[in-house]
Amino acid sequence: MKLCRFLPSESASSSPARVGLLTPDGASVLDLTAAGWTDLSALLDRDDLVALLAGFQGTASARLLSDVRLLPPVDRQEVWAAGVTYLRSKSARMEESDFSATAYDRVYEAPRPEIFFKSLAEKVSGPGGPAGIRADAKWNVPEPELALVLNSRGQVVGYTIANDMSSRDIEGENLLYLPQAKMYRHSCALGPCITVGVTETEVRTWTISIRIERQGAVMFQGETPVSKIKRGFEELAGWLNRSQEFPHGAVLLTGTGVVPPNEFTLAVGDVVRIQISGVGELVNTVVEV
Ligand code: DO4
Ligand code: MG
Repeated sequence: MKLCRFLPSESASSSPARVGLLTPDGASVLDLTAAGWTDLSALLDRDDLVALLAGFQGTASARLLSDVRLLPPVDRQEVWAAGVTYLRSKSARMEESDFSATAYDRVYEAPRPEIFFKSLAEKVSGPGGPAGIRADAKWNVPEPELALVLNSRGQVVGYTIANDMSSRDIEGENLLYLPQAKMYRHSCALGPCITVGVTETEVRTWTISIRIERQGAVMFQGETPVSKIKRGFEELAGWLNRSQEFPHGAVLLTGTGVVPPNEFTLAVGDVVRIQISGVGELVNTVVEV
């Protein structure tokens, strides 16, 4: 089952977002806000979420997907990110780094994972939205990632697609610049929906793939099975929740396992397509910020 946030196409952008449930054929959205659900966090907190959502099929009012604009699938959740959870991410980062290479090696092996703050919900870019590259960076890449959706009790209740946009030259120059390499305008995209009611075992059979297009030509494509991730989802969520609280829930990006070759950098106008089987496709266009 797939939850989303949306606006009817005819609504002004300033209109309040609506919570939706995709129909099983993916062609329509059931309007859960018309049925009284105004935010995602209250829904995600329900122990009977799957049964509750099943009850809307055939009863809630529906709109064709082509008649709505999908919004980022977060309303008040903080967005955090784990890193160096795939061997590919560790080796790429050790190559880009001048003097902090061993930090990546050590965190890959350590019990405590790397976790950093990524975005406030209101700053997240949604389906079809912009993916930012910094004007003061020279080496920019998307990071296609599976994102865990946590409820206010820290339980993993859903999954979405993330693009953890990153400036490799800034991160590589000095690890203390990581927040600048990772957190800037339009550096986080999520969407198009949140898949709920699936187990970690099932999600580990999924594949994450990315295609970067420039004026219609494919500049890079790659993929990784989710199963190549080094850590468990509960393990990552457990570390995020330590000495923390998320009254509205949280989203946790789980790290990238696909890194373009070192000579590749994004350009303005590039189209980044990230697909995760079981969720869908997140498409964003690169802008300079
Ligand atoms: O250590 C820097 C960030 C790692 C990251 O974002 C990733 O592995 O996906
Ligand atoms: Mg990342």
